[in-house]
Amino acid sequence: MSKRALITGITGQDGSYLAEHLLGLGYQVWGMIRGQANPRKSRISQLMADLSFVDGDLMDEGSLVSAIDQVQPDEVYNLGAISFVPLSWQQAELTTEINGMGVLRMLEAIRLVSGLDKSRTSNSSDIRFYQASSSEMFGKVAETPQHETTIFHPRSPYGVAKTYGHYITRNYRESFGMYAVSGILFNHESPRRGTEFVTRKITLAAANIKLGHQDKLHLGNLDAQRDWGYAGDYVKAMHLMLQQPTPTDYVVGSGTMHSVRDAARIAFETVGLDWRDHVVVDPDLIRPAEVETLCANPAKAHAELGWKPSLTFEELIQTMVESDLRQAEREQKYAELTLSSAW
Ligand code: NDP
Ligand code: GDR
Repeated sequence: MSKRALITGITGQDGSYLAEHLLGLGYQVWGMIRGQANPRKSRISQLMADLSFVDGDLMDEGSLVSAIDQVQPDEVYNLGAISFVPLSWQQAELTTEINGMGVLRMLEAIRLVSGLDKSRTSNSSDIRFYQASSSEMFGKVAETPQHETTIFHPRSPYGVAKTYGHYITRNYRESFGMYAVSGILFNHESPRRGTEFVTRKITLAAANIKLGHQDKLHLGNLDAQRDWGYAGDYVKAMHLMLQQPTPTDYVVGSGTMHSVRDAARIAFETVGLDWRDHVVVDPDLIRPAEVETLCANPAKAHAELGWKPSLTFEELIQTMVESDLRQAEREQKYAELTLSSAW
């Protein structure tokens, strides 16, 4: 019998890579979809015909209970969130509800459907739970590189909400014996990354500037440093975390750090341009409280999961630029064809 997985955040970057990975392993995969006629649903169903869908929203406990009851999953991957850090200052309460309370709601849904009572007289749940924790929880870092027991000092409502999600996941593991784990994932990117995140913003701009569609790229803090990796690699770590004999949390990252400036330099070099001719520093893009540096110590994931990233930072940025170039060229051709056939 093939295993059944339920993924929240299926329409996002990680949801799509994880679904592909699990389908490739022979899983039956359900993606949870929120909202009425979510336009992003058709994009993901075009990508994967074998995917099934179930309705639900991390803001609505009843919908989560129904989703778990309907799918009867072996594994739940909770990837749904407001994931753009700057938005979390503008919508702090909503971010807290989805990224923090949403985790509790999903854990409760699993507990209720599994028949686990709070006095622990019933057996443990068979459903394994993965929580998408984040390196943003480290925030103003207490030590470098960061590992599983490094102290948290989140710097945004996003980071604070993720820290609650992290601790409540651990608490349900300790309170009810649930197989519930958090992956503390460092930044991971891909050609499917949202264009609001800095790497994709840069690679898309480099492609557009190369084709003459754009001239300048406005960025904020060029000195910020992150541990960036490829999303396709990181979803494999999520799956591995749920296959271990004992549930425990893992840091996942490359162990190397680069600046936003490095990302811009490599992206523009890939298209034969000099980033300094095009990048403009825009004070409006500086965050109220910045996370200056983040770098993972992934030793535990290496040792216990046998996980290693496949792409270097340079290869990742180059791959993203090449993908954005192809896409921009396709769009240009389409626009030319449409113009020439107009009458
Ligand atoms: P995306 O922003 O690409 O995707 C976020 C997903 O969350 C979307 O599918 C969105 O669906 C869904 N979502 C938003 N609100 C709700 C809600 N109320 N109920 C259910 N689903 C909702 O993020 P990523 O794929 O990059 O990240 C996945 C997860 O991993 C997130 O939790 C993120 O915080 C975390 N993370 C990401 C890292 C990264 O570098 N990418 C690093 C560490 C952690 P919709 O189509 O409905 O908007
Ligand atoms: P981050 O990713 O906040 O680390 O969160 P993002 O790409 O948004 O920012 C990384 C760093 O780049 C600096 N920066 C800019 N950022 C954006 N978005 N746009 C700019 O123009 C710009 N200029 C400089 C930022 O200040 C920051 O220091 C991502 C998300 O995926 C989270 O959901 C996830 O939890 C963390 O990674 C790990």
